[in-house]
Amino acid sequence: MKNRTLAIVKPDAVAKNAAGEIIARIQKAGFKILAMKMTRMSVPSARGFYEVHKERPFYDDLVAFMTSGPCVPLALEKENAVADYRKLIGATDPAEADAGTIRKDFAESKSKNAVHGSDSDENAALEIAHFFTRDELLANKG
Ligand code: 3AN
Repeated sequence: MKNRTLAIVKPDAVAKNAAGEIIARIQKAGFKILAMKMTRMSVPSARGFYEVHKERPFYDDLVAFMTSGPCVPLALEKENAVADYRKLIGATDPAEADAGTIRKDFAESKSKNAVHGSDSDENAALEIAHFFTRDELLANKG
């Protein structure tokens, strides 16, 4: 069954002009882009998005990084979207990411790690709703 995941090309990758190449890899891996935009997250938006990490020591730095410049969120659809997208991007720490993964090729560190991916179907739905309206998601319905 097809399901959805929320990807973000993070500010480090956008600043390196790597968004196009990363999005091409996502498409070549079979994901359909339901919605996409370039936006700069506000501090309240980033704090809300990463609320689950609010007790972690890196939370403030993560919010500062995610609001430091534009990012490109994408709502993606594919069979097994959450797991397949996480396989495509590789481990959180690029030093541990497999060869050929997006983070291996584009991430600089655990925090500047080029891309985000939802970790469950439930979180994917919440994260997609964080960035996209119902109408935006319906625009590319096949
Ligand atoms: P993932 O993005 O692989 O699902 P999570 O959910 O553990 O990883 O962490 C969310 C985000 O928090 C990561 N993408 C990364 O940017 C940041 N992060 C996680 N662990 C660390 C860490 N130890 N130091 C700095 N940033 C971190």
